[in-house]
Amino acid sequence: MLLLLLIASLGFSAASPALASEDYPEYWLTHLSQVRYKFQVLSSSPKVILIENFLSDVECDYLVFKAKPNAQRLVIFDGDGNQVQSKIRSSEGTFIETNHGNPLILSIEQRLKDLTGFQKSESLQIAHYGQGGEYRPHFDYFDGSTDKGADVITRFGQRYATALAYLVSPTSGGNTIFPKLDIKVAPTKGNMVLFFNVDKNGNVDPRTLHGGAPVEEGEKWIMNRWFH
Ligand SMILES: O=C(O)CCC(=O)C(=O)O
Repeated sequence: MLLLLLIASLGFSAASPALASEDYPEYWLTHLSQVRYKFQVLSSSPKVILIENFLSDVECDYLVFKAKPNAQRLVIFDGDGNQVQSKIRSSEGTFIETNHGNPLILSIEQRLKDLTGFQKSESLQIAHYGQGGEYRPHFDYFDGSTDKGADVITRFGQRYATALAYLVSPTSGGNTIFPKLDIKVAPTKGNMVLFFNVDKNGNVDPRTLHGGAPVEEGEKWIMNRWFH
């Protein structure tokens, strides 16, 4: 029962706002300490958590194998909520459909749900950066205090939290950086970084500004999951 209430609070659908403010996002830490993953809290406010070996080598390799044939230049949301190509993001990738029945991917999706409590999300996005590829610092959330941001949230939904896992590590470069928190995460195959873009009161948190530093040598593949 308690678990159900906690899950509801994470999805901002709890009947009691008090529950949401008391438990969000502490649930992750409580839950993480009960599961088998080793984790490090890189920032406690906003929560930025590194989970070691969330994905096995086989899972990483399979996701890349599935995504590679369909990878295309990735787009970003512009200020009007349109998806456009931009020089701030030089990577290719694709989405992997939810519920396509592949047991390996279903297992990853189930673990993401179990870990975070979020039941609603976008399809998994797989992205590739070649040498020099980068994603300059940006926010994953939409700013509901502007008319355009509020419109995108109504049409598309808010990205409350992000999970970003590394599938192929570059030889050098390609850290995930959080400039306002002075955090650099090494893109180690199988590891995953989780962060909350929106605080417990529903306010977007600009300290979650983050990006992918340029790949200096080799290539980098990642998996993104945005929770709504
Ligand atoms: O590549 C990275 O390390 C960051 C990627 C990212 O921020 C994104 O895809 O939204």
